[in-house]
Amino acid sequence: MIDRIHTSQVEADAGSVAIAGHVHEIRDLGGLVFLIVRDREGLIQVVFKEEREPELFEAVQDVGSEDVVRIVGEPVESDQAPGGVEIAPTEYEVIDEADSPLPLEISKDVDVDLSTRLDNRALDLRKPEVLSVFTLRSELMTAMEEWFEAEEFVDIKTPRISKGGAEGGAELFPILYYDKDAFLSQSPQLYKQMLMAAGYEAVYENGTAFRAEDFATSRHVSEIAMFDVELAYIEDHHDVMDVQEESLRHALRAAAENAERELDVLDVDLQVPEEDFPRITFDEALDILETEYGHFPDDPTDLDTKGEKLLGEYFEEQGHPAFFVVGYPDEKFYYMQDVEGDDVASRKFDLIYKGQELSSGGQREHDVERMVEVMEEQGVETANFEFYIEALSFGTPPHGGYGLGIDRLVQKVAELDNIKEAIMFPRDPNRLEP
Ligand code: ATP
Ligand code: AMO
Repeated sequence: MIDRIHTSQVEADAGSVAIAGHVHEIRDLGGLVFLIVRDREGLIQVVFKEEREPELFEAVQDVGSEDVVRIVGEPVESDQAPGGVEIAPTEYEVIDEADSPLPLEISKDVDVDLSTRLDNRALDLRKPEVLSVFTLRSELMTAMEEWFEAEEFVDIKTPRISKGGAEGGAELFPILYYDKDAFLSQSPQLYKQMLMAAGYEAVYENGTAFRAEDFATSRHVSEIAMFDVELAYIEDHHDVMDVQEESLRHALRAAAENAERELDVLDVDLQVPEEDFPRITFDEALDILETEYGHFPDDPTDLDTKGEKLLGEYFEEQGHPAFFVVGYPDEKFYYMQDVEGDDVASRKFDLIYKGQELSSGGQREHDVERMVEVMEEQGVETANFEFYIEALSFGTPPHGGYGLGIDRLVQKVAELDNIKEAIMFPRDPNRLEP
């Protein structure tokens, strides 16, 4: 490895150090040149003085923005330098030169539209605030997985190539699989349930789902990072919500603790919801919308985007950024529905976080005959689900689970306007590269 330490490790008066990174900013003040060098951990100022180091001063005249450099020098205290320390160089080397002009400014805070940023994503990703999003994302996911590992959930991988969809036919991406028609997977739904039938008891998958949605929203993408969970021997859907709630709280807590610098760069004051998440029925949600806001969703069986946002405001005012809406009517066949004695139409819930749906889940119908009845009522072609129906028919414990949109989680935690900002190389109907 090339000998160097990170900029964040540089301390004043610690003797000679080596750092390496991109040239973030160049300020030329005649006999003085200030280089701000950027690495993954931050920025550091290097001061070249003509009088003090004439040869290095001469060499640095040719430096360009975003060149990759390595510098050896003495860190000294300076109240004018970012971070309070600057380096007086004794060695200076350009490892690789950057072409110029740059199609996108990295260091200057100029307003560039998202589309231009994504067209030049490889450069856009260099911005400290963009890097912070992905360091934060990494912290969130590490903590999330940590929670499931500690609770002894099994880490699974289900196929991304499938013969059909699980979530509805219109949103599938067709592919050619040798000489057969196939599709990219919409969700691990059928497979995680088959693993419950197989006795795996509790599983999670940090995976990818594909939805050919024709959207132009700030919360939909075509390739989704989805965190799927399934667990067996549950009493009802509340056990599933408990898992969703506790794991999310753990991930948010870890982000607040371990990504303090990133949250600071993003100017986010992350509140960890320590109190129980409210759990309201779908009918209660409609009531709040009607009485508090005079709002009626067009589709009376679902909450619309505006409804989720208004409910988000309603609960946020009471100190709850996250809450569950339980019992959506007319749900997909795999959710348990119309249970005698229930005060809700189904055991399906959505978790709304900061005014946006973050996850969907619920208790499943493990009685195969009952499920097939619902499929027939809904006009679902049971022939397409034979492998699944069969797998569940040889003894299946009561079970449930959920799918959480990781990109939406990062979007909301980092307070980003658009979900695409939470994805390194996002896919939407108009974007296949970079
Ligand atoms: P999912 O469909 O996977 O559950 P979602 O957030 O899209 O996630 P829905 O319950 O389907 O949740 O939709 C909630 C609301 O979001 C809809 O009523 C609609 O207002 C909006 N919406 C959903 N899908 C789209 C889309 N493809 N384009 C525009 N708006 C959409
Ligand atoms: P659902 O279809 O609601 O449920 O998806 C689960 C979660 O995935 C996220 N999501 C999306 N994020 C970005 N762009 C999209 N196009 C998109 N579509 C979905 C959302 C959503 O809440 N099998 C069930 C889950 C289950 O019951 O276990 C499912 O896929 O955050």
